[in-house]
Amino acid sequence: MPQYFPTVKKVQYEGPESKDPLAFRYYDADRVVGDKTMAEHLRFAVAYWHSFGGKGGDPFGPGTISFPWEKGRDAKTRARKKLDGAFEFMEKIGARFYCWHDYDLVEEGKTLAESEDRMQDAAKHAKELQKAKGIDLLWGTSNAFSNPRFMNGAATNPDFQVVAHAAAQVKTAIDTTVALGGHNYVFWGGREGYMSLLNTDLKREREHMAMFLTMARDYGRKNKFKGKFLIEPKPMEPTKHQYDYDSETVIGFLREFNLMDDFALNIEVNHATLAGHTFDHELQVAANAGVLGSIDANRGDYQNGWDTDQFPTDPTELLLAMRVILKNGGIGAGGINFDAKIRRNSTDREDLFYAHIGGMDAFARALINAHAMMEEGTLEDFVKQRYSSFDKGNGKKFEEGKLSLKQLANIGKKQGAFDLQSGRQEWAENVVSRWV
Ligand code: XLS
Ligand code: NI
Ligand code: NI
Repeated sequence: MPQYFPTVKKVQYEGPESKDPLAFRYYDADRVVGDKTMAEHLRFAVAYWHSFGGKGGDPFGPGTISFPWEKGRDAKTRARKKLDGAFEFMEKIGARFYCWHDYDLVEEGKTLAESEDRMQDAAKHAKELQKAKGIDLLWGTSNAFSNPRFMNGAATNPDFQVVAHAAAQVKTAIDTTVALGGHNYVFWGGREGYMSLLNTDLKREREHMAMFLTMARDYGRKNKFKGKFLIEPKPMEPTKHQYDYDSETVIGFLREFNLMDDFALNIEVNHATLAGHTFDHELQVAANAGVLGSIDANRGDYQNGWDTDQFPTDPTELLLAMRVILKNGGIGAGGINFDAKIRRNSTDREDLFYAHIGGMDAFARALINAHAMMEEGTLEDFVKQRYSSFDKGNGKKFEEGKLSLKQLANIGKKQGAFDLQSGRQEWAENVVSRWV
């Protein structure tokens, strides 16, 4: 079999002192942190679309990156070669999971039947490669947003024909996910949203989305899909008003339409910041509701307002995120999917390795430090103490719902003057600084 990345050998852990750009300095798969190995904590996944499909095009010019498997003689051969390249990369980087959209795995055919046939063929090859290399499918999803037919949405399209077309696509994507033993199935509502209320029945569109997701859930459950369905919130881009704005919005939607048991959230760093939140906020909101499903790891650019999908490198952002994840007891059957792309001018074959090494090391370091920070427990103790007036006496009664507003008001009147309690934010930030 030809090598697609011949200049790179399997990336090894060499430790923090290493200056080798093709070695890990923090990610040491079998190192135990707390109760699990790094590989078990972090469950890194490679995003098929960016890593093996993203060619660096932008609104001002075409792609700058080409892939050797594009030269295959027909669509099925090209898809199989692309899989060979992808699995060579994943084995060399040491990622144990990957994620795809249907039309990253194969080129979309002229008809739904042709696309489905290609998917089945690619899945056969993917299954062999997964087994041979010990790599699992973290999640599959359907690209129901790129093709012009989805310009007004997929499940929320005002035209029923488009909704039915999307259903055929999603059904095949679920079938393929099941065939490959996928751990989760994702819905990112690419164009599920709207641009103007002047031409939109917002109420009906949301109801259609719920109906569609309910049907997908029922189909998956009938067809042996045991994993979670994940919704990936994003506030804007491509539509002005996305229905899955942020964690709170999606949780409200899942509760409204009775989908909390089968669905969880896939939280992306850059989507959190576009929504005006921090990444750790979005994670914590999902964790509180018991629906922290998985992560799309990247970072945005602080100087602009769109999804730049850069590889994650910010130590503070990741430390705070790992703190929430550890408090949650991990990410279960989810993982850390690098939904990130190398820059348009990163045109060497090695650049994809540098990018993943950087992201994996940044998460590994954040894991080590978040674990140590929580073992020390300074922040957790402070937070506990800050709320301790609710652990006893009337505070406790309040939490338990044993006080009326009248009783609470009487307590307020009787207690007289009291001291202010500092929130000590700067002190807390200094604690964090010790672990960055
Ligand atoms: C786009 C999304 C997308 C999803 C999968 O912003 O992040 O890549 O993760 O459809
Ligand atoms: Ni994403
Ligand atoms: Ni994104």
